[in-house]
Amino acid sequence: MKKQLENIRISAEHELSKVKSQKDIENIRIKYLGKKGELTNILKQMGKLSNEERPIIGQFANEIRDFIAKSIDTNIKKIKELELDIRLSSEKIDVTLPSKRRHLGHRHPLTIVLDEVKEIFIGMGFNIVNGPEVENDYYNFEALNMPKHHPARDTQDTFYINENTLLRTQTSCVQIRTMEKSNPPIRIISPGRVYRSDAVDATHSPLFHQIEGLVVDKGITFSDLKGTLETFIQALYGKDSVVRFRPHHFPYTEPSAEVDVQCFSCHGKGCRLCKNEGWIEILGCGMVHPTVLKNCDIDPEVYSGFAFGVGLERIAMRRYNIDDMRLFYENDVRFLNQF
Ligand code: 2NL
Repeated sequence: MKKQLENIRISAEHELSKVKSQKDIENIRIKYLGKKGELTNILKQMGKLSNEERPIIGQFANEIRDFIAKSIDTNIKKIKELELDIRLSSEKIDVTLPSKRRHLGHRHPLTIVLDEVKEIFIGMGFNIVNGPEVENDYYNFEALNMPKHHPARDTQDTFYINENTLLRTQTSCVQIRTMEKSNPPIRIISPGRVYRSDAVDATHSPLFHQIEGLVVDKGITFSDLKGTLETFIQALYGKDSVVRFRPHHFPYTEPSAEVDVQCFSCHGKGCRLCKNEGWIEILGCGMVHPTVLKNCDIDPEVYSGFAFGVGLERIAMRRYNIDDMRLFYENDVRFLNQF
């Protein structure tokens, strides 16, 4: 029996030397020390021993049991450390690794230019006003000194929803509504979508964006208009931009002008960009027609004002050297990524 116990110790020790996990150790514990384990089996046979042998073998069996239990304990500790080492090295985080690049979205080129234009006018004390895109005949035409059958209506092919309702062809409607509601001084710009029934090509779209401006106060003159627009154009295109005012006609302003900026590419000599003109048209403007002021209950004998309208696509095309307006609406990321 002593020999049997000695063999148990040797084989337990041998098996423990090969364990790889806590599970292996647990199996060994059950095999040797468990209720149906090998050591227990032997102890159960103690009854068969003589009175002299029993205490000796009993003590020896206890020693073997303690020995195996102790070996198990130390092996568990070792295995736990080993398993922790393996886990730590496999879960290691290298905090010096560069992080993954996140692809942030960004502003549309039209938004970039619009934000810039707004910033320039906010800097000159203008407020930004928005209004409805679905308008009626009065705010889009009548109030702006374009009565029914006025020839100017034909030049702007309008989308009608019914006889009296239409998609606004310019954002002047917002300014009419502002003049109706508030008293001078008024200093506003109204950016937004406008609609004209045009066929799509490189320079036309049935939906485009306009920014209109309006200033009404006592003593506003054409030189205020010139100073404001020169400041705007130089802020947008650079301090040394050369600006020229050319007489024009609009039904809602008198006198009226178109504003050109000297071609940045050829400095007035004439090139492909300016179609040999030397100048590039930027906007239309003028002194608000007295009839328009009267329509909004503002006395033209007391107040005067100037107004202007700029196409957002046009100035964005100039700014980024884009030759086809359709690029703005197609949302091709290869185009948009460049801004
Ligand atoms: C253009 C440029 C322009 C205005 C818009 C305006 C607005 C009011 C009164 C008077 Cl409420 N004028 N806006 C003035 C001049 C030019 O737009 O090329 N339009 C066809």
